[in-house]
Amino acid sequence: MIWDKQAECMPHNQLAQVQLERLRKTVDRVYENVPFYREALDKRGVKPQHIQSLADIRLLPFTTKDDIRNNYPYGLFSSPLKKIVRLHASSGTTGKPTVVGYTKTDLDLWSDMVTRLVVAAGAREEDVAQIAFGYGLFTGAFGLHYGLERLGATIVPASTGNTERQIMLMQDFGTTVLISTPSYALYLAETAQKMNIDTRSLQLRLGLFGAEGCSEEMRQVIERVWGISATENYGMSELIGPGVSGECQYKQGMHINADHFYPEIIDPVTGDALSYGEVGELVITTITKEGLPLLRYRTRDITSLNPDPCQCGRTSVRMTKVQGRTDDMLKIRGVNVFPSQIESVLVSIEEIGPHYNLIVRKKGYLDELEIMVELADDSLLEDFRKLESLQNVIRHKLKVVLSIDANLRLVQPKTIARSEGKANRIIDLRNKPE
Ligand code: DLL
Repeated sequence: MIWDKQAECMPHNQLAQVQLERLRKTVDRVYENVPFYREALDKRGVKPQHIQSLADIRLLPFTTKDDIRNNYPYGLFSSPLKKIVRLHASSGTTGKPTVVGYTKTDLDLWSDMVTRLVVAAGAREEDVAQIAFGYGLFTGAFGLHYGLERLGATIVPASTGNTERQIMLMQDFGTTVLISTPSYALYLAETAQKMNIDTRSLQLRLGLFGAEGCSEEMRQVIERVWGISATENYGMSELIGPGVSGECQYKQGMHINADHFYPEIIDPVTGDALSYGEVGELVITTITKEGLPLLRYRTRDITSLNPDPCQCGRTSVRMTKVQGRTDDMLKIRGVNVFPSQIESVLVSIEEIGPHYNLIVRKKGYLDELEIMVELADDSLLEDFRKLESLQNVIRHKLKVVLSIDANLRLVQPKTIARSEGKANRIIDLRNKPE
């Protein structure tokens, strides 16, 4: 089933026309309404009428999260506050959050974008969908909520926390679709097992996971423990929330709603445009939003684009899994290390669990990476030899992928903190005094 066949299966040349028209309108709109953009365009000597083709997008300035923060809270809004009917915000690691405003039309668009993705993943009107994202300023819960409601699914707005109660709801309400972060899906499974509930005997059949990365190996673990199909979707609050892209049943990349979010991939250092297939930073221009339209927004997420037609019939360009962020890429002794690479190795080894932390310290002038990972069960704890040989296997596999040495620390099961929302696996202590 395809929610909006006309839009999702549009021939590329027709889509390009739609995009150009919408891009021009957006540039007009922000030039007119947002002093920040007017100044930025004037500074470059660019007027809205200079945008004659999609390639002209390169004339436009980038927008960064700092630009949104510097104009806190409403400075970049392109609609007067009385037209804004909802606010969301994303908490940054430091300082003030970034605030996002939605007009009625934006909310309508948002629901539609999410309905597209949940339908592509396989959700149907008959489903009972349990939303285990936090309802609040975070966009995850509300976004999925309105998208699933538009489809007509039965929504269980469980929100986050109270994990045992989540399991009870899943059992009693016959939940068929789970909406959460992938790490919370794992934690839920673990809790169910502790409650002596057979996770595979529940009615759950589909997972709509997002808000953080999930390696292919991690997906397989989730699919195995729950006996479900686990799909992934992507989005960010500044752009709208969830609903930027999502996987279809073939799980070969996330289809971007490119008739509303115009994607580019750039070299994060030089800002130069990269071609299809090349890995770089995802930059998105929102081409239909009213409340907070953004020109060439630097997502900091690292991915690549694939324009090939998909078996599902959608023509929309797909983005590959996010490999990391330009800001969480760890530079360890000069080598670029992405947490996702480490996750792929760890999760592929049966004897260890999918819970891990990456700790980076300074030893003298040198960076040191410690990988702390849980054993899958207690059985190895008594067997020193086996434990040692397991350590060697993991170390070797990591070395092949990372090309640097990491200290590996195997810890007892259930000792690494679990998360109800986005997992926080990286602990960078390099700027902290010892
Ligand atoms: O996480 C929006 C969302 C909610 C998407 C629920 C999907 C489902 P923010 O809190 O603003 O918004 O965080 C955005 O999360 O730039 C990525 O780094 C990361 N992220 C989101 N989805 C994925 C994903 C929501 N599928 C930031 N894979 C983004 C990897 C993801 N990272």
